[in-house]
Amino acid sequence: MSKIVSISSDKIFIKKENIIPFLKNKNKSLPTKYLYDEIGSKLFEEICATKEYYLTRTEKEILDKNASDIIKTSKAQELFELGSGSSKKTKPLIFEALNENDLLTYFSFDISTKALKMSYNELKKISKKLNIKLLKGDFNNDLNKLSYSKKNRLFLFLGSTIGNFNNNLAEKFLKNISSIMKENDSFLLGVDKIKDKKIIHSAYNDKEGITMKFNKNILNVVNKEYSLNFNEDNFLHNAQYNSKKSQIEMYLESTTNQSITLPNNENVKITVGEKILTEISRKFSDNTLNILFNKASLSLVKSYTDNKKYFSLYLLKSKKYF
Ligand code: SAH
Ligand code: AVI
Repeated sequence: MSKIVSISSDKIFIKKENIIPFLKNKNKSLPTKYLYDEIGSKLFEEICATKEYYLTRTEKEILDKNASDIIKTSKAQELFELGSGSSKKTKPLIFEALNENDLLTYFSFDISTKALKMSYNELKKISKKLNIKLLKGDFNNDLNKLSYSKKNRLFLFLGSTIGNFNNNLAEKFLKNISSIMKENDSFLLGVDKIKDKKIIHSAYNDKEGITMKFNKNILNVVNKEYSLNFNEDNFLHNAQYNSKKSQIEMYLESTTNQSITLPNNENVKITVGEKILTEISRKFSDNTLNILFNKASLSLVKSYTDNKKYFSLYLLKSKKYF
């Protein structure tokens, strides 16, 4: 097993008080990153395989078809994937980059140890020419700590994980990426597009109930991290598409009047029907993306999509070199 290097100086995980404002706020929420522990990362993989979750298979189809063009256009000598998960979909890019380079380093960067392990297991047998580096960190806090490389890096942010950021956070993230990119680096961004809301809704409400398990698991994670007393049986999975905001809002809805004890021993009441936001998943138009790219000084080199235009990949460069 390749060593996992933690680049995070993030003490957020152990500062028990940090959870308090999320649960004392009038609109309660939990930080989305807590969806991904050992169990959550596995459940996410299962979601990707459901027939309702079109995102993964559509993005895979685009990657399979265009990997060679992406690697040739970007002249990538090194791949750096943020929020890599299992890295399964990334394989065609790795194969193409191995064709173009004598040696290749692939960085898998994720907050979840389980995801990094899955990534390693997925890639370890590919080639002796492939050097796999596993980095544990938070892509919203730790990007400034990444090591410098002389090679042309292709940064990857796939799966529409950008959709899990509100507009301010998305802008900040893209600005960070743009600022760490060198002249010959590129950035490939995978984005879920606006489409029929029934299709979107069912992707987050699969019949087997895997997304429900994934959503509820966040309670076990925060219980462990912050010594809380959530009981998942007292909540329902609620994922609705907000057409005005073009986003899925994933909540845990309380089925009873209950009370949660915070780390400072204060009790917070949760009333029947009250909802705790666990994730937003934004769906984008080209217009919204163009505004974001401009604000972040990113310029579009090429975009790739599927026949139904459900999902798009954007190949970008940092504008500071133009
Ligand atoms: N890119 C993969 C996985 C997407 S799931 C795919 O397209 O299938 C989102 C991934 O981001 C998970 O592996 C999760 O562990 C990781 N993640 C979530 N929040 C993170 C954060 N704040 N910092 C780093 N990784 C994070
Ligand atoms: C990782 N992320 C882009 C997924 C999404 O679609 O927002 C996470 C997910 N949530 C529910 N199902 C999948």
